[in-house]
Amino acid sequence: METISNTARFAVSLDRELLDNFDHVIEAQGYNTRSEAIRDLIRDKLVNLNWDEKEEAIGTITLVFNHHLYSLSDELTNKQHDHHAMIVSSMHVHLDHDNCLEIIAVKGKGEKIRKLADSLISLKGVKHGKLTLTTAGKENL
Ligand code: NI
Repeated sequence: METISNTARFAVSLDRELLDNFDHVIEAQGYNTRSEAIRDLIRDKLVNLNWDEKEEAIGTITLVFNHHLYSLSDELTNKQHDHHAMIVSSMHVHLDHDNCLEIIAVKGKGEKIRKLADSLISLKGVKHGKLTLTTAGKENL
C-alpha cells in the first residue's frame, strides 16, 4: 500500500465481468471515477457497521401501502402520533387510485427508531417498508 499524505492507494483484484458491471452501474449513477464510487460504498458499509442501537440516530422509514384497506391509514397515523417526538417530518405521495407512498424522517435512539419502523412495516397491508439509518454527519468519513 502506497501512502501519499492522507490518501492511500491500494490494488484490488476483481473478476473482469464484475468490474465491467460495476463500471456500467456507476457510470449510469453519474460517478466520474471508480474511486469516488468505492469511497461511497465503504462509507455506506461503515455507517451501517457503526450504527449503535443506544446512540442517537437519524433515518427514514419508507412505506408503500393500499389506503383502501381496513383502517390502515388511521393506524399508520396513530402510530406516528404516538411517537411524534421521534418524527421530524413526513411526506405522503398518492401513487395512484389505491396506493400511497409515505416517507418518514426519524430521529432518536437507534433501538427506538428500529421498534417504530418494525411496528409500521409489519402492519397488514403495508406492501413494502424499509428503514434506512444514516449518519448525522459528525463522524470522520
Ligand atoms: Ni395517499
